[in-house]
Amino acid sequence: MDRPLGITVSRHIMDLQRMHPEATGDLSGLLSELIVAAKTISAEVNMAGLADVLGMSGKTNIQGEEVQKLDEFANNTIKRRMARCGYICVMTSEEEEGIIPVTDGYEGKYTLAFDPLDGSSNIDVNVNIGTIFSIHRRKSDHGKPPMGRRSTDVAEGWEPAQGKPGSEEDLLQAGRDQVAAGYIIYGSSTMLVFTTGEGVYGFTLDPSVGEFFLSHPEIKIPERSKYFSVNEGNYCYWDENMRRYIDHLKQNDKESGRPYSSRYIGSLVADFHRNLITGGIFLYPKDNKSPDKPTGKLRLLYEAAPLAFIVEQAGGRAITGDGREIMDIEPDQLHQRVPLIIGSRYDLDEAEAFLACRK
Ligand code: AHM
Ligand code: MG
Repeated sequence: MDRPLGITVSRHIMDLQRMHPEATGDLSGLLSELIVAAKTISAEVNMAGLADVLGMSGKTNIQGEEVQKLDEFANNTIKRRMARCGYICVMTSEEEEGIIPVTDGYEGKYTLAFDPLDGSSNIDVNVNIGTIFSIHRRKSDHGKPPMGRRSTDVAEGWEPAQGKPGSEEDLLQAGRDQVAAGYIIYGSSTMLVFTTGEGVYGFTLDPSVGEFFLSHPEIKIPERSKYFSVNEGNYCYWDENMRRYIDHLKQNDKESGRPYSSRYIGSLVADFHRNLITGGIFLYPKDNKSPDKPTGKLRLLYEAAPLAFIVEQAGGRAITGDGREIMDIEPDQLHQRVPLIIGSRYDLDEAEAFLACRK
């Protein structure tokens, strides 16, 4: 029987580009390169499930090469591919302390922040993990050349930034200024979900042809949910308001649909993805567990901000619980942590009211 003709992710990206006649194609090129990296990681993750050996680095594979840990493999795959793609000027990764420069001569106009393999505690136990990415235009991009100039000219008061190395400052930008963000979830199937600010689209990898096909067009998160996702083992470290909110969700009140069901995998991408599709609220609030993480566990640039962009595009919200929208936070450090409360709009509004309560 003939396969139904699906819309490939490349076709979708080309269609997006066509809607913007001023587009240069750089963002499309960048996304396409990232997708190749994602397919490479997906293949390796699937192998790990079968072989059950890849968690231990220091081993050698059948070719006598040293086997990398999966998170190290994912980091290197993205870093090496993107360093020579020609569309970005600098990167940051959860796996590396400092900025990651691109190869000399390949500097482009975007920046890339990524978590190569999120959900590290699940990597070795065959539970869903994912890659998260966030793309900004470089701050030092001085825009289009003035009339009559080509981008290679240097005019008075205007200098093309493309071709120059990017800096930490280029990466330290608010979520609100993202041009694209997304994640790849390595689950029962591999899915790519992303936004360029014009809705959220999901694609499922057909491994038999190695192509992502549109499976979830224009994703909208249900406005109200019946699921909450939080590590309740941290209950004793939360403040009073947070405890009251979770107690509230667990109370029996048929009219308002409580108690909510609890769903927590411990892999942000997987917990977020489920809530995006079914509706739900995910919380990793601030707690007093460890003095070095007073502001929660999750990272702003490559965990909270990209998922906030996606959830807002899908009709939901993302907040810190202390009066700030995740998208508005101006970062001052690459690996800055933030409290993250994200998901269905009604639930976010309710959580916000509980958490702001002063008594
Ligand atoms: P990681 O980046 O080291 O994988 O940590 C982030 C993960 C998230 O995927 C997940 O939401 C959270 O940490 C789980 O933390 P906990 O085990 O404290 O519940
Ligand atoms: Mg992570």
